[in-house]
This record gives sequence, C-alpha cells and structure tokens, in this order.
Amino acid sequence: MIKLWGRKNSINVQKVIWALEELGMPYDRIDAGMAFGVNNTPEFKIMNPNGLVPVIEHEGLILWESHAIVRYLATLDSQGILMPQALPTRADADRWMEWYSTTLWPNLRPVFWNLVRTAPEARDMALVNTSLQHLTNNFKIVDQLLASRDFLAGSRFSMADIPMGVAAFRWFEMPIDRPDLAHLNAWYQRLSERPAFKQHCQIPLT
Ligand SMILES: N[C@@H](CCC(=O)N[C@@H](CS)C(=O)NCC(=O)O)C(=O)O
Repeated sequence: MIKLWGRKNSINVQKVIWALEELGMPYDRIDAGMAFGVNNTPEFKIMNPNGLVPVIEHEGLILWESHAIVRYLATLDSQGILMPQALPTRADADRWMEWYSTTLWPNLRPVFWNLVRTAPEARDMALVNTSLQHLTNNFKIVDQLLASRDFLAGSRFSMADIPMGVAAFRWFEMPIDRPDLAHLNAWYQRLSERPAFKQHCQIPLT
C-alpha cells in the first residue's frame, strides 16, 4: 500500500492524489502541512529534508517532488495509463511537465498566494499584475498547443495533463481577468469530465 503525506488543498499533493486515482492504486493519505503540521517534525525531515509535502513511501522507497512521484507512479503502472509508451510522446509529456515547473508555476505562485492566501491589505498587487501578464502568455502557449490536439501530449490523457490541470483550475477559479482561450477551455472541459479531477482537485481554493 502506498503511503502519501500531504494536505488535500495543496496543489502538489493534488497532482499525486489525481495520479493515484487515475491509476486505481490504493493508498493511505496522512494529513500534513500548514495547519496540520507534521512536515516540520524531525521524523518527517528524515524523509524530506525540505519539510514539504507531498512525500510517498512505497516498498521502502521514500520519494518527494510531485512530478518525480507522478512519473514514478505512471511507470509503476504496467498498463501505461498515464505514461505514453512511444518515446517521442513520452518526451513530449515530460517536456510540458518541466515547462510547468520552470516557467508557468513561478508566474502562477505569486498570483495564487497573494489573491488566495494573503489578506487584501497585505497583497503585493504590483507583483500580481506582472506575474499575471506572464501567466496569461503561458496559458496562450498552452492554448495554441491544444488547437491541434485533445490533450497536452497528443490524443490521450497522460501524466502531462495533471500539473497543467491543477494549475488551470486555479487560473479559472481565481478572481482575475482572463482572455477567452477556446482551446484551453475545451481541454479544461475534457478534464472536468474525469471523476478524480472533479472530486479531488476541483475543490475550494484555500
Ligand atoms: N517542488 C515541490 C514543492 C513542494 C511544496 O512546495 N509543497 C508545499 C505545498 S504545495 C508545502 O509543503 N508547503 C508547506 C506546508 O504545506 O506546510 C513539489 O513539487 O513537490
């Protein structure tokens, strides 16, 4: 049984929960992080010296970093439900996960933290506005990609759609001005039909 440490409202924990649910892998989740604590204890820091969630334990392996965990789970699954089998498609999926981490998330994070987790009087709106401009350009790139394919790595849902999906939920839920991006909208509607996304990721932002 896979053990997962992490609170349900964390964007990075949600990626792991979504992957586990898509793969039908049983797991035991332990609340950790923010109000739950746990992640700052010495025992937890032996598992992850960063003191961050998510962390999983499976057959003696302790693993942290949400994308490494999603890739591990996708590879563990012999049916290749999330891991494209053709190498070019796999590389494509991997590329969008990397791009999310290096490019899109650094723009989404300040917008999310200021608008969702910071009191109005303490918000850095200059940072929000600059980051939002970059974030909008990022989602335009995703929109262009989705003009010619149903999912990020081609015609099938894959691991690549998981990080972008949880980011897109925040993009659509946050009180921000958004351009109408038809292909992004259509892809988001396709994701919204997936029970695991609906149940575990489309939950109130806190
Ligand atoms: N790059 C890491 C980032 C992990 C991370 O920043 N986790 C946040 C939650 S999204 C965390 O643990 N924050 C401290 C807390 O929840 O107390 C990953 O993708 O797993």
